Amino acid sequence: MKEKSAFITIIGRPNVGKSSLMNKLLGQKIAIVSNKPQTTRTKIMGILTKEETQLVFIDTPGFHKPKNVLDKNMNKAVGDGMADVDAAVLVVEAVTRFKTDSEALPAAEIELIKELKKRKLKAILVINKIDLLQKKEELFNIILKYNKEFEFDAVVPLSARTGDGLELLLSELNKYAKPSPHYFAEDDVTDQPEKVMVAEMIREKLLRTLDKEVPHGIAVDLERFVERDTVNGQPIVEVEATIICEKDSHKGIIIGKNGAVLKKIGTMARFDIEKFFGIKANVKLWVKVKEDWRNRQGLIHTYGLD
Ligand SMILES: Nc1nc2c(ncn2[C@@H]2O[C@H](COP(=O)(O)OP(=O)(O)OP(=O)(O)O)[C@@H](O)[C@H]2O)c(=O)[nH]1
Ligand SMILES: [Mg+2]
Repeated sequence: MKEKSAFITIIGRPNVGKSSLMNKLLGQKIAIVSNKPQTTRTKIMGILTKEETQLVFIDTPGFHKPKNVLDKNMNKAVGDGMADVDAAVLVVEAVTRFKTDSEALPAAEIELIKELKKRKLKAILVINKIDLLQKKEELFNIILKYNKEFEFDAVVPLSARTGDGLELLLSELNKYAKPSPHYFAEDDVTDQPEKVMVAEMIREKLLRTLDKEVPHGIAVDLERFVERDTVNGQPIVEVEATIICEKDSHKGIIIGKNGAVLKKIGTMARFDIEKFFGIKANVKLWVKVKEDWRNRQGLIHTYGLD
């Protein structure tokens, strides 16, 4: 069997559904997803091996205007994710409305298209969230708009939620696979260590539970992650993590009245962790304030975000 492979980066504005798309392509949840922008903070690799073809996806943080050092690192991760790949998938939303034909694309997308040109990268345009489109004709205008800016190899309208259009995207992506040995074992699905995935599962619950600026200023520092046998001989995974936030007032919100919010987050995270490892889990959470940590490179490094 002649092996083939391709590296494909997934880029786009925050919240357009890049991580949802990668998870759907893999058929497994690798990257966390939330309805808040800037959910993904680092590059995340997802590996799909089907017979002779291995597609290696790189999910990247949403490209946006930086407000702090962490944001700058996140944008840098997008650039890094575009290096040494065979092609890019630019994800945009079907719900983006253009009032006039001459209205420009969102600034972040213009920047990303510039980068594609500079790097002479081949790219597919994915128009995601078509399940939200009321009139399919609206797609036509969106396609025209993007085609004016870049010569995409293909344009694929799809829904990462329903999976509609996914097969078409896969057949387009397969065209990028060139004869080469596989870089990863057949059953590898990600480069993320289990420890990172557990910390991310906890952060996802925080993103989904909290509002406004609170979830954006959070990092999860996993302090203990061990598997042991209980007295009954049942395996259990012990997780202890500190939730880092930026202000005392945020700490109060995260803990909630009588600890109710923190408890809810712990329960939701435990459920995911148990599902992921297939054994019981114990989750203990603490909350600590580290003022302005998103501008402190040392702390950003400690939390694995550079
Ligand atoms: N209706 C609908 N919602 C979707 C679809 N794909 C993703 N979403 C939702 O869009 C939101 C953002 O999804 P993510 O996958 O986290 O988006 P992202 O582009 O990775 O976001 P960042 O990591 O912040 O850049 C979530 O609430 C998803 O459930 C889709 O096809 N249809
Ligand atoms: Mg994401």
